Amino acid sequence: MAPPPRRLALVGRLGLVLLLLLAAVATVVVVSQRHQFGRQDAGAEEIPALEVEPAPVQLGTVAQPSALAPPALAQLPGAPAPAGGGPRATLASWASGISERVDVPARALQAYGMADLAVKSEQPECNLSWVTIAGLARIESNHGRYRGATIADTGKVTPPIIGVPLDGTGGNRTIGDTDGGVLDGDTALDRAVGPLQFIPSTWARWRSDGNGDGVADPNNIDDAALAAGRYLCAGGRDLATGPGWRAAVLSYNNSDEYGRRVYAAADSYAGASQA
Ligand SMILES: [Ca+2]
Ligand SMILES: [Ca+2]
Repeated sequence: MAPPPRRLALVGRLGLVLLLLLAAVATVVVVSQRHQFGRQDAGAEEIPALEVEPAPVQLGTVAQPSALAPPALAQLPGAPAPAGGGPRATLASWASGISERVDVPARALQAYGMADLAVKSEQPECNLSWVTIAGLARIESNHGRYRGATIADTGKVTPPIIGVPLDGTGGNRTIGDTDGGVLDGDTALDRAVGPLQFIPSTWARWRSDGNGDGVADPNNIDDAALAAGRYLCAGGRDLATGPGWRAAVLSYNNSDEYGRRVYAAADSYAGASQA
């Protein structure tokens, strides 16, 4: 996608040069380093991320995809309840209406929509959109469908999606066990867990209960989507700006190519959902 001329004008030549320099440095220094999250099984040919072509953009020079909030939800008064009642029913209708167009399970879309509403209520200045969460989830687990996994009505993804041991191979960091195997089943090392592929130590900090059942479960897509939204918005980021969006996504996984894949996926959802 070519950056809109107006935005380039706004960024200015100096800012653009700086951003390009930062992008280049980031690419050279940290490309392929899995920073916060683990990689899926490198031997599997259905690794979702490999099916998404990186977007031909320099991250940071363009803002995030401008997706519409779910239309009916924009008219809801006040903040959404975290679970049950009207908002969830409205979200279900919205999700089923666009699920086929965007090729995302309706139940996953509900989770992203609920996280969108919750984080907008908590941190309106972050300008988080559901399409960014959807872009991450596409790359991390194909929306909880990795290797035949499915999402129950409760949001629980089964069988659990557990990444490879983070043992320093395959571009991953070495991360010793922090959870006693409770989340990842591995008492020697840590592994990324769930549809948004949280490593246990990151989950320990950002654990959330998106479906309001009293349990924060990284294998539950409602919980994981809300945690991901809050994580993206950390540090007062504004995801409506190019640099803010870039910083958020690269905090998830410090790889420029990863960022461009997420952008491509998010951009496709933004376009398809408005078609
Ligand atoms: Ca572990
Ligand atoms: Ca929960």
